[in-house]
Amino acid sequence: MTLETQNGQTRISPRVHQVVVLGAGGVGKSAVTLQFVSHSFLDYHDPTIEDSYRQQAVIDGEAALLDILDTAGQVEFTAMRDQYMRCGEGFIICYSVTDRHSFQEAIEYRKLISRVRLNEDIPLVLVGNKFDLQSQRQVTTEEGKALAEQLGCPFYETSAALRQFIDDSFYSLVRQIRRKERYRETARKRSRWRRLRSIFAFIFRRKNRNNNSNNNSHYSP
Ligand SMILES: Nc1nc2c(ncn2[C@@H]2O[C@H](COP(=O)(O)OP(=O)(O)OP(=O)(O)O)[C@@H](O)[C@H]2O)c(=O)[nH]1
Ligand SMILES: [Mg+2]
Repeated sequence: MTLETQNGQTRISPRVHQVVVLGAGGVGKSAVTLQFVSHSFLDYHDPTIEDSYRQQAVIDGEAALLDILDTAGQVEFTAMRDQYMRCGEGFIICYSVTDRHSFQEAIEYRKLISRVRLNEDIPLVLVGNKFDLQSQRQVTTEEGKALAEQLGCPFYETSAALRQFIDDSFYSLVRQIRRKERYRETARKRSRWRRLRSIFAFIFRRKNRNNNSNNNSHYSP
């Protein structure tokens, strides 16, 4: 959180989190995002080029502002891919439980992130959307769970149509981003403390050496 002053008034502005929604074409990235930001269901497929949304939320009692990038799944619109992979703080990788190919694509998206962000620990959530379409299911819940375990991230089966587990997916991502920040902050404090301690140790050693040499020098009148 940061303090902002506007017209002489001080207000607290929530921390902004850059969230990127990835996945193959037609899996429901836009529908999931729109349900999260506007509680409405998009019941037709209008291939996205790139859309962005801002949504405020109070997560675990702390305000957050999510800057969400809804990306293109269709290959012809993926020119900006590297750019947003570099800038995103956290990623939601979406597949559709009715589309096995999109499940395989999810693995490819994870690889792409790793390629761009190298060894960085990236907040990530795996989402299997369209679980309301049970009769068309091609990917089991167990397969989704196993993939999430392999990727080391939380997993949700969502339905944008029924607005189920939508908030949970975004909230879980923000929690991971916050955890990563806290970890970094602790590491920063620890290294600052270690530096300070070694400076003190150095001064102390020098002082001791000076005292010893003063004691050893004999006074001869
Ligand atoms: N039944 C059902 N349909 C869904 C769900 N989510 C999305 N859809 C439908 O699936 C189609 C594609 O959804 P979009 O949200 O446009 O998919 P997308 O991933 O954004 O697609 P691109 O922008 O082309 O990458 C639309 O017709 C949606 O209405 C869901 O949870 N359940
Ligand atoms: Mg879309």
